[in-house]
Amino acid sequence: MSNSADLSALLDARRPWHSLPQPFYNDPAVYQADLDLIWSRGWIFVASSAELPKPETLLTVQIGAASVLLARAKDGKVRAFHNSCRHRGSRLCASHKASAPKIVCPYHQWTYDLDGKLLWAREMGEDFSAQDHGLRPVHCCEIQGMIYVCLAETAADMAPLEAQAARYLAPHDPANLKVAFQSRIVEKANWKLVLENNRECYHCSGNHPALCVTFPDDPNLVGADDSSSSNMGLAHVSRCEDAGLPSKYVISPDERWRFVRIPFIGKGVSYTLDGKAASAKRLGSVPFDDAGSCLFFHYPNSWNHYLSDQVLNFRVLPIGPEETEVQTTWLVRKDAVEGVDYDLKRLTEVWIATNDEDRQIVEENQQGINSPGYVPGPYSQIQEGGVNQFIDWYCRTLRENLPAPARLAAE
Ligand code: 3BY
Ligand code: FES
Ligand code: FE
Repeated sequence: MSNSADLSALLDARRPWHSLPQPFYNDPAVYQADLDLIWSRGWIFVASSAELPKPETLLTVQIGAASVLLARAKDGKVRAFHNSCRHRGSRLCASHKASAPKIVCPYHQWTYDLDGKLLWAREMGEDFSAQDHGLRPVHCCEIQGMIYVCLAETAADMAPLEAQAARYLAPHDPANLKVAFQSRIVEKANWKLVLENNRECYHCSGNHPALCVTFPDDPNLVGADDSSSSNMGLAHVSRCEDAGLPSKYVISPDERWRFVRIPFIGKGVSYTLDGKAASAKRLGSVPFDDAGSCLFFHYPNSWNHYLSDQVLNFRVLPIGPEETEVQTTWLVRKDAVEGVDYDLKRLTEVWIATNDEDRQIVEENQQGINSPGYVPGPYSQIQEGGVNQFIDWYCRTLRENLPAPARLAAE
């Protein structure tokens, strides 16, 4: 694989409803194409708003080669910039998180305001224009407690997502959440294997004993279809909608994101080993404890669970062709007190175990795919519609973003 014509041929070689040919999972050139055509073009979920609760908080995130600096300024707005000084390019902030009223470059101390303006640069001469050397902005938006950035010159319109997020997520009152815990793990697998694994529950009964206490592994609920083939799903949706809680399956026309609210098993209300709530403070205007989980995915890098007592934001970032970071953020109501309203171990134990089980699964998946014995295998039409939907989205997006000549050659 050396150029986009090869990539186009590789896309052609993909069999429908089958896992991808091996190079998609381990070839450095395909990985680079993923970074250039997927990760540098679309909106990427980078942080929960509650990670930057106060003005003068900075956060950095690495998306491929791009280091991005997020800053919440005094006006309350979060902005994103390339984390590269306009003098000689030094990285401005090396730490994951910082608190500072200004951005001071560690090299020669050029100093920027949190809105990106260059405030001070020593001895640059009369002709120097500070105005022309502000930080380079990166598209950034904050939607219902989630911060997204887009590295492309022109970013896709987020208004449709904003409108639906306001319906499905606002009842959980994301502005009044706090981070209870955050975990970051590295999985030795291609990022697509992490996403594929998330998009099915075919593996759940065999691998997730703790999750399966309350999470239903019914493919009609968690698969690609609109969950209306499940009576349990239909009943849950209409009960929630009757109570004023938007819950019906909705997917964007480009299939980049979707929302659906699904029930837990039996009397379960949360991800706990006894099925009971993990936090005593019910979120926002959620009408009852057993509201289930509103599942929200946003490709290429996030899936989320909105419950009556907590919110889980998952962020996936590629590190290398066979290495991916998965960050999980557990959020509870701002006024919930640890040790009183929630116990941290109880709140986090199910998904800490589940994440580790998923890590093992996808690492084994990667190892098996790396073998010369690997050939793409069939997805289950019953269980793996979600995987197929993700892979369809991926192939379609990659092809759409291929440089024009290669696209022509493929037509
Ligand atoms: O976290 C999720 O959304 C998915 C749904 C199916 C498997 N996994 C638990
Ligand atoms: Fe930042 Fe010189 S590189 S001040
Ligand atoms: Fe899993």
